[in-house]
Amino acid sequence: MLNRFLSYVNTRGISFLLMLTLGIVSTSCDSGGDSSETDPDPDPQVEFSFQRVFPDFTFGRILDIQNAGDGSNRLFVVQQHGVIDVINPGATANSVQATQSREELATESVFLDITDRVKFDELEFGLYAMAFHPDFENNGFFYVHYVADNPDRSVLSRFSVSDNDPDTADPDSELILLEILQPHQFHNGGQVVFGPEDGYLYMTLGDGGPPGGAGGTSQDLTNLLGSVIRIDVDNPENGLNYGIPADNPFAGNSSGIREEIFAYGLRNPFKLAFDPFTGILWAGDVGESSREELDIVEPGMNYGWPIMEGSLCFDPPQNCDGTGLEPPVLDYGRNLGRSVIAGLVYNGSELPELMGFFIYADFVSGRVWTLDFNGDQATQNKQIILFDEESLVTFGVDGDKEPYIGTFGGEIYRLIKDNIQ
Ligand SMILES: [Ca+2]
Repeated sequence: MLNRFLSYVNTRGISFLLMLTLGIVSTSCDSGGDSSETDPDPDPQVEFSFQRVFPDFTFGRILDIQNAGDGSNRLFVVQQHGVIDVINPGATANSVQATQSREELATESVFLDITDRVKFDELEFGLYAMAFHPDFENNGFFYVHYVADNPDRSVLSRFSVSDNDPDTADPDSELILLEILQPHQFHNGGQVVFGPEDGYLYMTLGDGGPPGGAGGTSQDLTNLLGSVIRIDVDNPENGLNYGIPADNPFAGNSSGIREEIFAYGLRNPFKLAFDPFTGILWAGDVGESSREELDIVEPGMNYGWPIMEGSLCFDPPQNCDGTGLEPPVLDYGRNLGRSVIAGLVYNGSELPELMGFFIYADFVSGRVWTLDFNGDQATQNKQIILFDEESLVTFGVDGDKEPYIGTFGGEIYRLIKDNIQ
C-alpha cells in the first residue's frame, strides 16, 4: 500500500517501472554526488528527535497539519480520505514537559467530514491540504484542496466554521473557487497557504500526469497544472469567486495564459513553506526518476520540468536547452531519498538552535535536514534526524510555532531536542 502511494509523491512504483519498460527514462542520468549531497555530522552538542504525541487518537493518512492562528492552539489534522480532525490541546503550556499533560487533557473530534465528495482511491486522490483565512478569527473562513470525481478534478473550496461550535465546520457551507480537471491520477500537488505579507492564497498543482511529463502541462500556460497559482479570495471579480492580484506575473495578458499562474514548470510541488523572516517561498518539487529539488518560488519563473529534472536534463536526456529555466536551490539524488517534503522555517521558541533554518525531509528515506540559506545560496545542509522510511509526509506548526510532523500511518510527532550530557 505504501509503495503504491509513492506514485503520488514519486514514480518509484508502478509508474517508474512502466517508464523503464517504455524506455522513457534513462537511469544513467542519475549522476549522483555533488557538493550539496554531503551530510555533515549533526552538531555534537544537540541532537533532535521526534516525540510521539496524541498516541490515543486514531487518524488516517495525515497529509497536512495546521493551526487556526486564532490563539486557541488547536491542531487541525487533514487526512487523505476526506476528514479534518481537530485536537484541542487542553493545556496551553508549550514546554516539552507540558506535552504530557497536554496529551492527557487533549480532546479530538471531527472538524469537517467531506468524504461524501472527496475521491479517495489510496493512490493519489483525496483531501490534500487546508489553509485558514488570515482573518479566520473574525470571518470563520478556511480553504481546502481535494480531488473530486465525475470528472476527476482538483477542487479548491472555502468552508465556514459553525456559528455555534468553533470545533465544527459546516459541510454545507462550501463555496467552490476553482475546479481543475485531472487528466490522470498522478501528481496533484498540492498545498494551499496564505502569503503572510500579501494575504493572497497560493496553491500548488502537480503536472497531473502521466509520468515523464508526457502531458506537457507544466510548460503549457493555458492550464493551471504544474504550477504555483496565486489568487485573491477577498476581492472576487469577473464572475468568479476570486480575483487576480494585479501584480501576478501574467495578469492582464492577451495570450491566453492563465492569469492565476504565479510560477510554473513544476512536476509535483507537494508542499510549500513561507520563510517568516525573509518572505521567501520554498517549494519541494518531487522528482521523477533521479532528482528531488528545493526551489525558491518567484513570480513568473519557469522551474524547468520536464525539460530538466532538478539540475539534470530530463527531456531530452542530454544537451537540453536550459535557457530561461530557473535551477533549483538544491537538489539531491537517489542516494539520499526519493520524495522531498518541504518544510518549514523554524520560528518557535523551544529550539533556538534551529532558528531561521529551513527544515525539510524525504518521505522515502526518512532523512530530515536543516538548510541554511544566506540569501544567495544554500549552505550548511545538515541531516538532523533519520526517521522511519516512508512515513513522514507533512510538517505543521502549532499556535506557538513549534513543529510537528504527520505520518502516512496516521501518527503525530513533535520535534524536540535531546540534550547531550
Ligand atoms: Ca525544476
